[in-house]
Amino acid sequence: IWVCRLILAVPFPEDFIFGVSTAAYQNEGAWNTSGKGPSIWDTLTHERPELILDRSNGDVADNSYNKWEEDIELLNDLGVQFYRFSIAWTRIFPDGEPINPNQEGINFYNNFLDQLTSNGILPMVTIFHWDIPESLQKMGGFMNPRIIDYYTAYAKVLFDHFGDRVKYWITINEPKQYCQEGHGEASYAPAINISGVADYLCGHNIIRAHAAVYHMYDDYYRSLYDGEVGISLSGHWFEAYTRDDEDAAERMRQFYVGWWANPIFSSEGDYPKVMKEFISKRSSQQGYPWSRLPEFTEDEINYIRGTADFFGFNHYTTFMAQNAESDDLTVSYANDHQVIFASDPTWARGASAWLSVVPWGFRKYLKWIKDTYSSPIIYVTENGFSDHGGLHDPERVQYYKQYMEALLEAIYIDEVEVKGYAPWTLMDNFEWFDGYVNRFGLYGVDFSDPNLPRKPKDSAKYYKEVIKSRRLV
Ligand code: PNW
Repeated sequence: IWVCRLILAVPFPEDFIFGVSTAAYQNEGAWNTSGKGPSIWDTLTHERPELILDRSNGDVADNSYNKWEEDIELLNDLGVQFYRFSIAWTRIFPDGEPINPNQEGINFYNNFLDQLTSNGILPMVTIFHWDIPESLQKMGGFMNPRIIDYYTAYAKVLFDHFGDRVKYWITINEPKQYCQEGHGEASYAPAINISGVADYLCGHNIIRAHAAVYHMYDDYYRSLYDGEVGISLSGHWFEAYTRDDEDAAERMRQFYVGWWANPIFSSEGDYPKVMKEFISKRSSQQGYPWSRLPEFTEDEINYIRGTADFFGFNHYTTFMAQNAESDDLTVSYANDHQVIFASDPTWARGASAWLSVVPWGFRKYLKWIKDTYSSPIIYVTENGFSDHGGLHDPERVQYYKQYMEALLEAIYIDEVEVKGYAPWTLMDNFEWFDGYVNRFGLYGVDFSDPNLPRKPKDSAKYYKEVIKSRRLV
């Protein structure tokens, strides 16, 4: 109790920065104007609307492509020091082919960055937030190793045109969701649904693509612009259900975050040992002549290790994890990790099926990252709570208050190097398969009004006070 009291009175460290997050497909709209080509999200929402809870799409979304000046006003109103947003690949290379970048797309982001920086807001740019050009997907997308060249060519255009103003780059948002849930399962585009195979192929190339872009920045752009390059990894905290489940909970953390973090942030590099062991054992029992988890060469391990200036961490929730080792030989990611997990029924819940409110899991996760990866610099690049909308959102205020309290404990008591915090998300937007049903915004958007007016929720007012006083109010 004393510790809590003290934490509430302590200000955030002086060099700590507050921001807020969004992503292109979820906010921009203008899906087929100004030279933009279709991405896999345009295709999926148009061809398979039944997959989206309200059969909606991001054709218009928040229309941020046209209302961007108003959005910057919201950022000014909040008082954030940085803004995390993503660039739509298909505005730069409409069909993915790395020739003749689309000048209108470049102009759009140039104007946006000028206005942002002239308002004193630091841009944190996500290069890839899931919206790969449709035509690259037709050639296998991230399952085709040639994607590394396509992705690098795209990133080069961003560095060339925007590098002078962008201090923070995020190569990829949440490869776990994109590769495992979008390739292993069908929970996100491109909805490949080949678990235990397609997810690992996608993951292998995504990690190599990340490393290639990091090295390109390091070799050619760092000396010019002195920016930082990281990656945003999502992670639930997995808490052991009983004492006997400690190994299972740790194995699940490795299969969820370690998959990406071990190759990049650990001192030895490569996939986590437990992943390699479990997947290769299971593959051979199933009769595969190889492990379904691809192997990095020694050179690749060294090339990938250390390719991040910061650890972008997206965190929302916690699950209780239980060992589920069995002899079932079905090929799947779940059958590879052999852990089952569930929320504790006593926890408060958000509107998203997977979201419960467990602030202590956030603190434990931050400490785990510090201990497992030798104390990297961490920016929390997402954290948030979903409901069904409305400007009075006491549950979201409570969520932010409790999670930021856990964050302060991680910083001051556990001495974790967290340097910034960006809630998900600025305003209600297209929440992937949940359409516009589940809302994460600090600002509410009235989607029934064609002008899409934005209004501050109570949580926006709360966050604004926190930023202003640099204390939990
Ligand atoms: C993130 N989960 O995705 C994404 O980066 C955002 O684009 C998205 O809108 C936001 O979180 C809210 O969903 C996640 O199942 C999706 O735990 C699902 C999970 C976590 C993050």
